[in-house]
Parts: sequence; structure tokens; C-alpha cells
Amino acid sequence: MTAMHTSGPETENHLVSRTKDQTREPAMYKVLLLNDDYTSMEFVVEILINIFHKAIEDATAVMLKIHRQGVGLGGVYTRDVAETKIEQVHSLAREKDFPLRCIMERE
Ligand code: TYC
Repeated sequence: MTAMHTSGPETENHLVSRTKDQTREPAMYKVLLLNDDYTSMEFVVEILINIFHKAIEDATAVMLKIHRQGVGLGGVYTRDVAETKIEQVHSLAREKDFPLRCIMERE
């Protein structure tokens, strides 16, 4: 037999039950929207309502924050959900020929 490791839960083919299985919170990621000079304010508000499930008042406030400060928070999600939100935003922006970009950042 070659390259058999000598420790861990399956040593010598015994399945050893762990007495102390760890649980862990999933890593969370901020999805951040970036300002640009061409995407319409109305479109960004629509994105914040339809993709990030914000109320119109919050969506408007976040859009204006991005417009004035360059970046703003869409929401905080697990990695897969954050990746999907970003794809949805970029896909909808491309359909309208807007250059809107968003990024994710581990919390
Ligand atoms: N700066 C854009 C404009 O003046 C509006 C805008 C806001 C664009 C937020 C992108 O993420 C953004 N039309």
C-alpha cells in the first residue's frame, strides 16, 4: 500500500466518530455598489429595490450616498448569495447599457 496517511478520522479504515464536531458561522460578504457617471439614478434605485429588497426611501438614500461618496452598501450575504447578486446586477445593467459595477468584500 502506498501513501497512506497515519492519522485523522479514518486511520486503518476505522471510521472514528468525533466527540467535538465544530460548528461555525458562515463567512459574510458585503456587496458594494460603485458610482459612475452614466448609470441613471432611477436604475440604481430600481436595483436596490428589486435585487437588494430595500424600501424606496432606503434605496434612494443609498443611491445618493453612492453618488456623493463613490461607494455604498447593497447588503451583506454569504458568498454564494453575494456572487449571485453581483451577477444579477451586472446582467441587468448590461441589458440597459449602463456601466454600473458592484464588488464583494469579506466582512
Ligand atoms: N452618478 C450617477 C448619475 O449622476 C448616479 C449613480 C448612482 C450611478 C449610484 C451609479 O452606483 C451608482 N447619473
